[in-house]
Amino acid sequence: MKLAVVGATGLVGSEILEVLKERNFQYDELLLVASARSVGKVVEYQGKAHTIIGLEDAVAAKPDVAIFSAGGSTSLEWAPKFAEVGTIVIDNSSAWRMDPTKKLIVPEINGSAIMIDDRIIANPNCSTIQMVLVLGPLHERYGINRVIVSTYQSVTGSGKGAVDQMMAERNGETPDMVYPHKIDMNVLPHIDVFQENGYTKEEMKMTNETVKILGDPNVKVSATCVRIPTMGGHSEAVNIEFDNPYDLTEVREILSKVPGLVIQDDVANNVYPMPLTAHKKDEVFVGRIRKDESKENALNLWIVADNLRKGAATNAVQIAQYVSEHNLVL
Ligand code: 11C
Repeated sequence: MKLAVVGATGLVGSEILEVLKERNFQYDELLLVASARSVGKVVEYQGKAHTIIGLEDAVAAKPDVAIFSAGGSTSLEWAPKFAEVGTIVIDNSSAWRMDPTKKLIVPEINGSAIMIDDRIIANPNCSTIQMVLVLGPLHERYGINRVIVSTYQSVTGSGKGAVDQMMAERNGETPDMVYPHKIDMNVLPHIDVFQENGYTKEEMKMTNETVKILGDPNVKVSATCVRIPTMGGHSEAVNIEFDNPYDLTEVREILSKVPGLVIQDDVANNVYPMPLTAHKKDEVFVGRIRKDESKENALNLWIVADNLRKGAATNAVQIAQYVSEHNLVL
């Protein structure tokens, strides 16, 4: 297996390298690929010196799998070039997610949708991934008709510049502004760009990607996405309306069997998911599981995950593992 990591020097790229190492991902050759600014730099990884190469050289090397985290426009231009030489591209950007010819994959939920001829596979948005891991098995059992979600999202979701802005503000320095407002000691109901319908792009990603992954247009999602000055991960307050009555004990049982999902729900001892405890973990954490007493067949819960892990790097590496283990690499 010849593996390429495209965007290897970014926040998500570095996390991908970390996850590959932790999971002891087996490859024969690793290509670290980045923009012209980084080409030629030498990076020490797993006891070996790797020289960063550019995209053209990477395509010429015909990797079997390329995990992309280099932004939408790089992906739109370069993913097809890799696909043409037979590479399976696993793309972290939003460029291909809603393309009906491309699969949008969370392996635990719809990994089996990947076929031998899929060459560009999309990794969903971080806030979508952690939510569908919970919704998927509940939808299968009770049928979901509506989800109302409010998010509390880490600054790491906006990249290194945003972390720098927050830390500069915290340290009393003059920040380079990534957000339109101060982020430290603040809350911004604004993630990504506003759309004509008044929602942000992040909110519409949660709506549209969830439907695509669950494969059911009857699931209606209404999202409000909010940036908060935290680092460890994204949190979500989720209200779910089912078609059918549910049993709370059975809900817990179903969720306890989902691989990669951990229930943290012991309010008597103040145990519930938090970004601080989810940070650097691959799992998605769910807690505050309780009946919505204002509506029949409705449930409330709270989901937290490290957006750079299961929300990005871990899910992408899991897709790479899936294609490798299922002999989908040509
Ligand atoms: C955020 N969810 O937290 C975004 C980051 O479509 O992959 C990831 C954007 C994406 O700002």
